Amino acid sequence: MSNYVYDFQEGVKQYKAIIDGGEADFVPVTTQMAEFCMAYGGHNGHDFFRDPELFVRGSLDVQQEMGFHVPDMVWDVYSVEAEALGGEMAWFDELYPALNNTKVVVANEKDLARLKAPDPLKTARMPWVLEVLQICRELTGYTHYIHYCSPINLAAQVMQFEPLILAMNENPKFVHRLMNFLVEEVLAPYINTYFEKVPGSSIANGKDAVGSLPFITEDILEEFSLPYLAKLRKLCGNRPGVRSDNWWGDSFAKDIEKYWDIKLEVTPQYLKIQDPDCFRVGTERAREFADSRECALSFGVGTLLLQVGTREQITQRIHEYMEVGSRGPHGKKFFLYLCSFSAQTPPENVRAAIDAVNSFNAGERPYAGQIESGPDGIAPEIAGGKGFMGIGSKTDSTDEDEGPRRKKIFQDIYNAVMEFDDAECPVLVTKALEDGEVALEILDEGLIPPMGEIGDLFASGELFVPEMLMAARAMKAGLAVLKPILAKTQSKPKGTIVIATVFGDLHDIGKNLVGMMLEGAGFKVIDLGVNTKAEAIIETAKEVNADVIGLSALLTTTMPFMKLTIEAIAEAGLDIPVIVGGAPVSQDFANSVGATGYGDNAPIAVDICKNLVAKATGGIEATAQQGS
Ligand code: B1M
Repeated sequence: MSNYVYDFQEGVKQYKAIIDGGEADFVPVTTQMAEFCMAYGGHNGHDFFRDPELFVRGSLDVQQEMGFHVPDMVWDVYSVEAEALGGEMAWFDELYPALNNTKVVVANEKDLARLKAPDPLKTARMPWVLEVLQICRELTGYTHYIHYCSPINLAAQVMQFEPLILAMNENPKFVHRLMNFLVEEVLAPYINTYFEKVPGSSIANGKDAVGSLPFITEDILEEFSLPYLAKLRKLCGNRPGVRSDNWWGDSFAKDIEKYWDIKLEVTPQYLKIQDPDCFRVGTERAREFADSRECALSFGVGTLLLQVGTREQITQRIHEYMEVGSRGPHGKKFFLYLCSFSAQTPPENVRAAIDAVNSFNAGERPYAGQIESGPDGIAPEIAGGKGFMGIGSKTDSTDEDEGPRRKKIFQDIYNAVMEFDDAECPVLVTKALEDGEVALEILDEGLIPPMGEIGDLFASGELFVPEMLMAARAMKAGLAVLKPILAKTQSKPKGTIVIATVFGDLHDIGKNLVGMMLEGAGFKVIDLGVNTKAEAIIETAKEVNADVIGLSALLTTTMPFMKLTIEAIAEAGLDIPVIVGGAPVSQDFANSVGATGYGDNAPIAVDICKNLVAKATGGIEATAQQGS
């Protein structure tokens, strides 16, 4: 027993042994559970993420009671630096606070020139983070690493994701200037202050949600991510502990071994693969690779399974991952990661997870030899097999590619969108008009078909998010030429769709892609943005006489707001179909909350809207299903 208020000595010893290049006596488990601790301890988000003592003690109380091995301090890791640069925050009672990413901090050179380097000891909640880490050390003896928002993710926070990706293409020099500022003036001073203030500190862990495939391409990774992570490490005393370990997208890499080697350059201490990639790639493949590099390894169990899985499902997955992870000559260099325990995770699930870890460590092997959690095994969505970002789900698109029958000018417009040529596309549309083509036909024959094709290529994993954004930009440039004419000729859009990310949720990349695809299919889209209350949705839907309402959610904690919104829509007497989507959402969930339809990905969402509008106007029958 240690003299500290909280005793995590044994678990920390095992974890540190692995991080320092050695071997552990048992498999330690790490996690991310601040939100769960807050809810379980009966705290409120406004206090919990502002009062350092409450945050640390509130987290450690629960982690010790539940028997976790290593203290976990994960605050709203993506918002601290952006807030310190002037970003606006959204605060919630029961959720992590988050940056209100609809308020842009840097849109152009002028904004960049105005940015002030924050003072880590004074600005916004940077001092709060430093205090949290100091208190954690005092109470546990463990020097918890600092989390920082990785350079590319911080750029996405201050500019928004889509404008950042487009600027990388249009104005790369500006993006490089921004990235240099973020690394030199924000991240390095922040991390170095932590190294100065917290004794024994040597690790800074980057959080990089959008810094990996398929948010970015391998080219973007090479040009805009890796050099800045390397520069940051250099500015922080060349410490190998300045790393970034939560990349996704392993399953999308053209050459997965090359991708893993890059991950090991960025995080030399271990190779970490988390669900859904872990599931999609298969643990055994990762084990073989780690053996070939003689490196430490970590598998991350998906958050949805931990929240809604049964005790048996959770136990089985954890045992399978631990069995493969701890196998072979380097198996003692393995730790397990439990991706996230949300506020709504039932405490019995958290106990089931930690019991599973402990029973495995105690030698129990009820699932020995069963490797079902992988690409060749069972694949219900709860098991992690759901298409990541809707990629991997088939659409039932009825739009056949009519390429060979298309007039040359329409084919040229189609090609311009497919080649992401936003300069040529409006020129071709103008030419088509001058040649006497009808605006509506240019739209239907030239601009809409390629967006369907792009959506399908995205859904099959052949194109990544940046390519989809660039195609949408080319399509919009062409559409801008047609819009005044379509308005004059009173051409009606195919329907009006109101879309929004629900209350409490600040994720918008998927919702924006759905919006773009809907526009690309000829719908009028009213996008209410993120963190949207039911009242705003109802008011707008009435105002614009919406044909369909579309709700997106990325957090398991905000999915209940879909139900509340659907109920409020019904109570308001609106007879408007509601479709739902987002990574944790499923057809079963959609059915359970009374949604009319569920879109696994953007093209499927478009198909459902087409069917619903056609049904309402007496056309083909709506399926109210995912569409596959
Ligand atoms: Co967040 N995040 N995040 N995050 N983030 C998740 C969702 C998480 C699963 C990661 C993890 O821990 N494993 C986890 C949630 C855990 C849970 O649910 N309990 C999580 C967390 C915990 C958090 C924070 C709390 C982190 C923190 O502060 N400690 C915080 C929450 C903020 C808040 O919202 N209150 C946070 C913040 C962020 C960033 C800001 C850094 C960034 C969002 C940037 C942005 O959106 N502008 C981010 C990201 C990028 C992710 C991951 C990595 C990716 C989400 C995404 O954009 N996917 C995500 C991990 C994951 O999903 N595996 C994660 C890409 C997008 C194209 O896919 O949205 O699924 P998706 O959209 C698809 C389909 O689902 C479908 O079509 C799209 C295209 O095919 N679809 C629809 C989507 N909406 C639809 C609507 C439809 C129909 C189809 O009809 C209307």
